[in-house]
Amino acid sequence: MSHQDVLAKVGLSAEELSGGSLSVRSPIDGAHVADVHETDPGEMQAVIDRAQAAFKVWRSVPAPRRGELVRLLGEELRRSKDELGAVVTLEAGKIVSEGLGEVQEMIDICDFAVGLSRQLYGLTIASERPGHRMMESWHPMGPCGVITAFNFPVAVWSWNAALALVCGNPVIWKPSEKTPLTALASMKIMARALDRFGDAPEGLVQCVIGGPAIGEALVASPGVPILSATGSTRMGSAVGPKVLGRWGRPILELGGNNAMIVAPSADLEMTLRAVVFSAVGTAGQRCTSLRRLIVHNSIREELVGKLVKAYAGLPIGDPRAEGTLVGPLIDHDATDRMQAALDAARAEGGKVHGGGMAEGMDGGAYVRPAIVEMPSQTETVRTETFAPILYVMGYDDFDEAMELHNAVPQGLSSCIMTLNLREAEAFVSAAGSDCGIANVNIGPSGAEIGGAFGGEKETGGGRESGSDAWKSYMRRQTNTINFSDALPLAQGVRFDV
Ligand code: UN1
Repeated sequence: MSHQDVLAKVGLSAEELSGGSLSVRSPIDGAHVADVHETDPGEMQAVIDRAQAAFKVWRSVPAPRRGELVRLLGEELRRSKDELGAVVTLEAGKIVSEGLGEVQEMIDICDFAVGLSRQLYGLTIASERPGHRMMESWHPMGPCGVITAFNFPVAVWSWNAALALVCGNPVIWKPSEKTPLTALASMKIMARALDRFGDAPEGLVQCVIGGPAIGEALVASPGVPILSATGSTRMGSAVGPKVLGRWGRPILELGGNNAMIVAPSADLEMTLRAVVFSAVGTAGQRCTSLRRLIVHNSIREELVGKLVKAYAGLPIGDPRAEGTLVGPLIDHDATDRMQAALDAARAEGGKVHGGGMAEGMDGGAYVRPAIVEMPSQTETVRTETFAPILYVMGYDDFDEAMELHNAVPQGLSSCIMTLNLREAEAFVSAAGSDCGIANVNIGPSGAEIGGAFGGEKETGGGRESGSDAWKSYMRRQTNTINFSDALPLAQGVRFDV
């Protein structure tokens, strides 16, 4: 199917795909596929005003009814799964199965959020005063800005949007400039859900297209009390303080430098599969991609040997083709950054296996994933490069592995491969992994939506998706209700008037 056919299938019209100032290329073959219309930064105040007006209506719609909109979104996504997955493949370069997986992740969070719409529970709290009752209420916050990255161009929006909507908040989405088409396609699907829903306020879900000036308007406006941003640590360190500076609430999901400790008892065949999926899946362009392998010296040579062999046989190429496991990087700048990191690692004493350009479609940035044996955890290893590079380091005792593991600035995801119960428990204990996600006997990537997603340190501290991440999208109110005929004061204070 041609690129244009893929776009037509999700209902994007020739008008929407041409005449704009944002040129979109497919990483598959570098082909120019659209010129998308950008939002004028001067229009941003009107966008935010519309969201604020929608908020005044939506916050009073009962949460289970708000859940109905998200249920319909899930239903429409199910219907359009193949078509939207194909646009993810077209625009982000993901292999077909991962494009579909991304849409499935959207469906899953919709299901989760529908249930949640009847479970926005607060506590009741014992009051120290007679005839008093205390409780917590969770209330909508207001418009939620969502800035997303190219690598999960639609799933990350849906984690935020599904929760924000059931929590009573309008959504303003600014997708990556590299992936506006998946966003426009998702908005078509959203529009169908809104149509079926019937009486949602205008401006409840908006999408703005463009560069930094658009994002900046969301970041700066007190009319956007929640700002969820996914991307680089550099971006987050600009966005976070600005949102906090106007007393807004940032939800940040930034860089990761995810490691796997491979203990002597590890099931090596399972380890091999876990490493390959998490290090080269999505061409190493997940926040959760495996970047550091900390392997016990007694099995290091054997594991590296197996990995080098597995890497040599990886099917790299057209992500649409059956059997391909490694598609292209997003663009040629990404290839340059990968090359620069490999050069730096070499200069630091690294031994590089693989790397370099691969055969693929003309015009695409196809690379061979690299394994780099490092003498120590150098500056290059401590830096996140968004490409399929796996740095390998050895260790002799568990404490040393744990130290190495935590000695990076990022704290998103992590894992240990071990059959030793003590090591497994130590890894997930208070003194173990310092990451937001810590797994045993699976890789660091491919998290399910049911858990809270996010991480510590330079990863930004935000939590999205499952568990009680919804609380970040609501304001907590403590209520004390006096049903007595007296007015006793707390802490036994006497104030007789
Ligand atoms: C991201 O890379 O920003 O856990 C999100 C995973 C996916 C989400 C990744 N479920 O790898």
